[in-house]
Amino acid sequence: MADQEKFYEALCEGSMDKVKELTQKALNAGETPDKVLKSGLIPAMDRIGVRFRNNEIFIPEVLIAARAMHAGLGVLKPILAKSTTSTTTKVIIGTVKGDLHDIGKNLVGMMLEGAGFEVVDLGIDVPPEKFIQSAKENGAKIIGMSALLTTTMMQMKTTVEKIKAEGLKVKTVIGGAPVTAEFAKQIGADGYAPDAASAVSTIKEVLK
Ligand code: B12
Repeated sequence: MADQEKFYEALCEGSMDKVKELTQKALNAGETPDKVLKSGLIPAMDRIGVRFRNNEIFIPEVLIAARAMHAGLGVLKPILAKSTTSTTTKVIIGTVKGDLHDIGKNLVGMMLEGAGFEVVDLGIDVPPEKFIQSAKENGAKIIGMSALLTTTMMQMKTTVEKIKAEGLKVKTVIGGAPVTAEFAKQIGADGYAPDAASAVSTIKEVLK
């Protein structure tokens, strides 16, 4: 079991070195990258989220925790990417316009790479036109959008509408804390997944 308490302490301190060290130690002890994520890094970050929600900590603390989490993800990424059978299916991912949250989106990207997809990550604050342009340029069959704010969720709707208006043959899958399967249906997206692991199976399903 990855030591969630130690991950939590290291995230609270914002210590990139400690998070990297803990991640490497868990891997050396034989944990799978998936297990390190699910029983270490993600629940630890969730606890940071709860404290932020309760006004016990503020944005700077969350930011340094997020930066430390990224350092841990950096250790896992090459291993996740290696443990794959290769396919050439390209997936465009990005956080929608107006939204700067990228931890969840990055996790989804890593899991997809781990599953053998080629990921084109457009980053944060991505307008609909950029998703569309990138899908065309890359001949991608699928676009994954992330939103963490109730105010930016509607950008997903705008993007889906613009894709349809262009007649572009690309599927859309959405996710992020405020997003639901119901919402995905409402806006005409092709799929929804509540977490990074199910994002992979949902995308495979949608591509069938
Ligand atoms: C970290 C964080 C920040 C960091 C972001 C750093 C970064 N690099 O991402 C900073 C400090 C910058 C930040 C800023 C803000 N934040 Co903030 N933030 C959070 C926090 C604490 C954690 C989010 C997170 O990373 N979770 C961990 C990841 C792993 O989970 P996840 O993102 O949900 O992703 C998983 C799934 O959703 C899914 N998924 C995600 N994307 C996708 C995409 C696809 C295609 C699929 C299939 C699946 C999928 O898989 C992921 C992995 O399992 C949340 C609280 C929370 N617990 O959610 C608030 C939260 C999202 N933030 C919030 C707010 C209000 C803000 C600010 C407006 C604050 C302010 N007043 O300035 C700004 C907005 C900035 C902007 N324009 O985007 C609110 C949103 C409220 C709402 N309902 O809209 C929250 C919920 C906190 C709260 N309760 O008030 N934030």
